[in-house]
Amino acid sequence: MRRVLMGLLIVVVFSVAVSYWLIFVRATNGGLAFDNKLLIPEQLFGTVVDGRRQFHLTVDEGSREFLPGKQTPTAGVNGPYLGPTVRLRRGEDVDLIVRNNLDEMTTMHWHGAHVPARMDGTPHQKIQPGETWTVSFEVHQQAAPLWYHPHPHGTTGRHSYQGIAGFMWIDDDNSEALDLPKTYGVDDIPLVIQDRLFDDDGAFVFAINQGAVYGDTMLINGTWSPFLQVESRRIRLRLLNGSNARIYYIGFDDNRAFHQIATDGGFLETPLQTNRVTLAPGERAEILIDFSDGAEAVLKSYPEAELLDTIGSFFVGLGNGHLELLKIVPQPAKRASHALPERLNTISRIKASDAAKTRPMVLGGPLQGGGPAGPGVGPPINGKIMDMERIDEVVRLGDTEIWEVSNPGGQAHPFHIHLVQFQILDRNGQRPTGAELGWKDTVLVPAGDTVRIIMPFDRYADPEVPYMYHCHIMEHEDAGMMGQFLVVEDPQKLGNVTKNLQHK
Ligand SMILES: [Cu+2]
Repeated sequence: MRRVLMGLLIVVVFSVAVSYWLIFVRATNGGLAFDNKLLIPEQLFGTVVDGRRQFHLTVDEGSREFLPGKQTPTAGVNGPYLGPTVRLRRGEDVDLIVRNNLDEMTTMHWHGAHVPARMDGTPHQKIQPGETWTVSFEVHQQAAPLWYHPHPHGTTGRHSYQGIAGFMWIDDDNSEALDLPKTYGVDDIPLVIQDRLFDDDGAFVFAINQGAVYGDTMLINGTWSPFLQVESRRIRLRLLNGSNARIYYIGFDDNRAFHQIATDGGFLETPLQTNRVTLAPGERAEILIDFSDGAEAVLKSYPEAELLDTIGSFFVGLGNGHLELLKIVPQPAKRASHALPERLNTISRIKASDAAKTRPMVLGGPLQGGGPAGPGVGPPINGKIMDMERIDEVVRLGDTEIWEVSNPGGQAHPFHIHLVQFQILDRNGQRPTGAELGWKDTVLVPAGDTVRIIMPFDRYADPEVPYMYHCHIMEHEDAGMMGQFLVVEDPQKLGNVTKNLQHK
């Protein structure tokens, strides 16, 4: 008996030690000097050719010194790491000309963009080494902080981890009329938040741990230990969680209040006062912070994660650390501060009764047919692992649908749908509040939660080329936590759609 108790004690002590390590060592980066000036990605406005705005994006390998004295092999877009902020305007016809200079196939997906399936950059729109892929579409969605990243099936995580990603911001009449900070890099700041693991030589370590890739070193716009000088007035930060798997719970070290003004798909109706923003991989948020008091503050990620289940997140180290991201250093202001707008946008709520259909989306859980999930086989969606040759869902063009996304498993999954921006109808039966009233393309679904989302499918039928829905933990997605849907004019008329899917 005593021996058993002793054994139990050892197990308990060991578990506590491991948890301590996960939480306080692995996921904490305190003591940064913040002596590197934050890099700001170039902006790309393109050139107008025959009435179309053309952008050239070249994906290539490179190298960059992140840590002092160490060169890290990387990949990026029009540069060694990350890519330019592509600036689009609603109403314009655009061409994005993507060249792949890697020595392997990749794709480029416009995350959050409302584009035809053939232009979406999914695993089906392969760009072979040395090839160029031209994407053409009309921008007709509202102002929003979108982004782009590779989406080749099985290697999305690795390509993104190397550094291939960038912002794609849309402006419209509303965003131009609003009295908001808009001077890029001065009071309107892009922030791509990523965790990375480095080896002793400075190379990125792409190691799957707890089913995904986590790092202990934070890079902001590809800058380690960064500082940013701003004027002592109201500043706008556009946040992107560009990490493969880590969820952040973002605030300031002095707990100051700020205002969230936008979510994934556009502006909220009114500024939302808060002191935390939860950002899962793929999610974006825009916030306004008032620095008129002249006090420095460190943007950080807190251990609390109110949406995460405590036990699950405890053991995978999600959001459990105190992660310092960026020190913001106010300087004397050269102009007056922007007032806080009273109103930002109008969001008409879509009614549940408008939906033609409710589709269940079960994240995780057992595989259909009882097959074992194993190494390289990610959590399934509706019991199925991604198959490039299989269409999982067919949506009728013009329909509004409810997707009921439930997570019976043990860990949080950020669920992303291509093509659409959706509204959250309810979470565990409760009406949304705060930032969950905004337009979203990615929603965090913690273990045990059921989130009902609603969206119109009002454009871009294609009977042959599917869109994707998937978990945005990139290693889950690469291991098959993804499905394919078609949007068609008449689901009854659909023939054998799985033929030739590979080459569309
Ligand atoms: Cu997942």
